[in-house]
Amino acid sequence: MIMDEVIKKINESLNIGITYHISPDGDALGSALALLIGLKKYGKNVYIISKDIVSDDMGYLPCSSEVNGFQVTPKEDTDLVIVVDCGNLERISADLSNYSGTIINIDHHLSNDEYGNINYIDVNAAATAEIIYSLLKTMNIIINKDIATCLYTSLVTDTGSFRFSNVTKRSHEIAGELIELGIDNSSIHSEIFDNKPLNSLKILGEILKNIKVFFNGKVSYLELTKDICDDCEDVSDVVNYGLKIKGVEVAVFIKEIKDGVKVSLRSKHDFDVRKVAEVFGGGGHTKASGITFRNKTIQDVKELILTSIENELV
Ligand SMILES: [Mn+2]
Repeated sequence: MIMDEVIKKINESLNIGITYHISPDGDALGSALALLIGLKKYGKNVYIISKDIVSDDMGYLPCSSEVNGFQVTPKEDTDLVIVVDCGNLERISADLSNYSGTIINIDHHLSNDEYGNINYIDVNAAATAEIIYSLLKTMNIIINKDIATCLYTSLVTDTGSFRFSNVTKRSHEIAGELIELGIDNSSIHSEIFDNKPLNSLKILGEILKNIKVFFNGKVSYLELTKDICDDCEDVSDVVNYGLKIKGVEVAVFIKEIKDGVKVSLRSKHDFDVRKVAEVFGGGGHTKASGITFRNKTIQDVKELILTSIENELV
């Protein structure tokens, strides 16, 4: 079994680096830090490799100070790099160009390139944290309150607070066990969701003011241009507002970035937004996907994406 291969490799390694996808979200950080704390307890020399720093709203995560953006390459003598929650080699928040050791890829994205020497991909896991939970359990590493806080954060963020269709009985069972360990689950929700800077709500207002719907109200469209906010980080979840409209099946959010645009797609019911994203070199999940376009304008990309969605709508 693939789990056994992962554990065997961890057992054989002493110095282990852990990393995740660029702009790490709650699942990437929660999974990585849970694994970090667990493997430390297990007696390994383990550290985080990250080009990113922790966003303010994730600062409560235990060991979050170890994500400082200084260690961007594997340290010398690293035996193993474990990448969590990242579907593609290009999206890893680490420079692995001079690293020739083993890579373990632990993920739950449908569009995973299997770039690791060992690939543990479980697309039925609502969050990568569900896989990390099983891994720690199988290794007999006791899940303490700190690990539980990390894992719970991953579950909450990747399931939209347990409301997305990826949620299973198992997601709730794991969450239940984590709560039993004494985590402050209500505070974790507040830390994640009730912690926005005033300005990000004002920007949200600006974006929502111009929301549009297309194709008989089945597709909602939101955009953020640089003149409204240059270098806004805290707005990616705005796309979810597009789904709140009655009758909307697909929500599109396009954000202007330095050298192009970033597209976020979300869907209700059966529409597969990953398919749309993959046409343009993006990826993700059936109901949540994303694409980055270099050297293209919002107008061009809007046209491309809406046409592509229109063709998939039945
Ligand atoms: Mn994830």
